[in-house]
Amino acid sequence: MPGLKLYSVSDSPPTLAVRMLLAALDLPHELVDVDFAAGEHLTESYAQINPQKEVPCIDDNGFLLSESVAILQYLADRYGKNEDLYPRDPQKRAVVNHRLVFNLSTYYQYISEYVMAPIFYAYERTALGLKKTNIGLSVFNTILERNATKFAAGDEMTIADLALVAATMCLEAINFDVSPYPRVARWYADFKGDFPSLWRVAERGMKEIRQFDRDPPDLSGLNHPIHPTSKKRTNH
Ligand SMILES: N[C@@H](CCC(=O)N[C@@H](CS)C(=O)NCC(=O)O)C(=O)O
Repeated sequence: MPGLKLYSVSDSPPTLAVRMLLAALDLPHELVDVDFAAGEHLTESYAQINPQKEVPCIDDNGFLLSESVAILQYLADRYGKNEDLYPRDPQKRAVVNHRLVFNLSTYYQYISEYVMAPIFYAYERTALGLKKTNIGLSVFNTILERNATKFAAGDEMTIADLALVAATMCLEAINFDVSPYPRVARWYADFKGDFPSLWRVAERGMKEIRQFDRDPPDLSGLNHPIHPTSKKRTNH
């Protein structure tokens, strides 16, 4: 079917960042649910779509693109009605890119390891993971404080906020207290208050993650190429 497709898992934070952008752009698209529990993303047929065997991935009339940052940048460039969400000015754009890469390499990376991996795979939440999560929060808090901006890359919301909100909602899902990071707490509350319809997209995923944290899915049948799945967690 022609048009824009998004290969998606409903509680995937990077996918939810893309879904918030699709909502912000009011862009018609088809959501293609990838059945993680059945290992659909690990199949050779899905690898034809995304060799990384991950979501999100888009198919824009035959143009395949994975990696949420690349997708956010592409969709904002291609379909943005103006440049607010992804400015064209080189320095403003560089700041947005910085926040996106900070999220990908550090902030969400740490949150993903600490919050998400132990829900779905046979990992424990460790003191080191907690330390790294706090370091990510502390750096983000400092960035917001030093620049004294309402949003992550300035006073306007950009695609960087979508990625960072999708990461932060994982912390909310496990009732992680972000109040020691007041700028982060305020930024997160501001996003929810200013963009309630976008927040609703992320909130559904947050609630699913919260439910899975209480009752983790059993993925032991997956035979995952990277992650251990054999041990069903009992400590949450
Ligand atoms: N760097 C990628 C990360 C995507 C990612 O981590 N996707 C997860 C779902 S949230 C996934 O597909 N994992 C595959 C797996 O666990 O087997 C991006 O930002 O798009």
